[in-house]
Amino acid sequence: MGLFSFLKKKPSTDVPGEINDGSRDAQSVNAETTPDISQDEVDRLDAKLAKSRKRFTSGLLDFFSGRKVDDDLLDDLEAQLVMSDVSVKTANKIIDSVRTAAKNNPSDLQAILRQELTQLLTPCQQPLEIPDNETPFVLLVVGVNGAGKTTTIGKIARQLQNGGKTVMLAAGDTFRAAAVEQLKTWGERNNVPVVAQGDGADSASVIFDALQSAKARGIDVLIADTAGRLHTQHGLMDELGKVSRVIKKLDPSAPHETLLVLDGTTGQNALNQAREFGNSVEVSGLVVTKLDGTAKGGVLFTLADELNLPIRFIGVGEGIYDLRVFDAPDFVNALLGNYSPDGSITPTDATGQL
Ligand SMILES: Nc1nc2c(ncn2[C@@H]2O[C@H](COP(=O)(O)OP(=O)(O)OP(=O)(O)O)[C@@H](O)[C@H]2O)c(=O)[nH]1
Ligand SMILES: [Mg+2]
Repeated sequence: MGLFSFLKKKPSTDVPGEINDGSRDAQSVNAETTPDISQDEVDRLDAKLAKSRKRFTSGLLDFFSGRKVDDDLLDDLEAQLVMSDVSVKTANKIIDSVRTAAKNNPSDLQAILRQELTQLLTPCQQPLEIPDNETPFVLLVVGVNGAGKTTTIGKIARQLQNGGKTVMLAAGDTFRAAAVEQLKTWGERNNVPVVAQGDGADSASVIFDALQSAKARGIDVLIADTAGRLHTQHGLMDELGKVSRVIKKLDPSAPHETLLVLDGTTGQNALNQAREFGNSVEVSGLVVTKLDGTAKGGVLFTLADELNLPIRFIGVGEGIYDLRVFDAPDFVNALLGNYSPDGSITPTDATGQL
């Protein structure tokens, strides 16, 4: 079979327990079909976060241009953070630590703010690690409707393949037929098998089947999609508990990661969603999506401050490479632009504008 023959494969129709993977061995495609992210793409983080940076820096320029650090200035700075969608409580905390640090170094507010913001995010910088001895590693992806779950699954699959892992997807969103098709499309894009069942199938049973199949085939990582749901939909929230219980019959340590996907454009609402999902499932990591389309990047500081959960990835676009492993200094630098001791701010990329 030719190298790119999987591109020609038509999605097959749903049959119970179907595996949609062409006849290629998933292990063998990794290096051939999944080029690494180029440096150019990585650098684009700055451009991707341009809206949030604009919101952050347009107001901050004034603060860094030689104004005396006093209560007035710190009040203004706090208001600026809140406008960037940092919660009042978190903004307060940031300002308190900036005030303390500024006592020792009143002239370099820019460096202090950069340091305090980074410090707040650093505990959340805990990349997803997939141990070699825990296969299949089961990653359950949950969140409200439209948060970006399925898209994030497609992007993670690509990153894992780039890291040499074999991947299988489980179409656990059995709510809509279109959801299964969407996941299959991502499966084809990555040339990874997708386990699905017919319309109206039981989500837990699809994921159970998929885990059985992943075990049989020696797959490294099984990523399970689920239907979007609100905490008020008790039946659907209970279904997530059932998924966990059922797959534990095959592997008591599964799911190894429950990733909650949050839409970054929803601002403070993301915090509420995280709390509500946390009441029903054991969320072990967060993905914050759509940070490219929003000026609300400040929400990450609130999530970090309030939730004490790892932020595994951030989504910065709809493309397959538009997912970054969360890195606190990179994020702060993308928001604040390059440091310059004279108080001016320059974007860290060639294309972003202040
Ligand atoms: N700009 C941007 N769009 C994104 C990002 N992530 C996802 N999207 C878009 O958001 C929309 C919803 O994404 P899905 O992946 O279908 O969301 P979902 O959570 O699976 O939705 P349901 O299955 O309906 O619950 C799609 O149009 C995606 O292309 C991102 O990081 N940036
Ligand atoms: Mg989906």
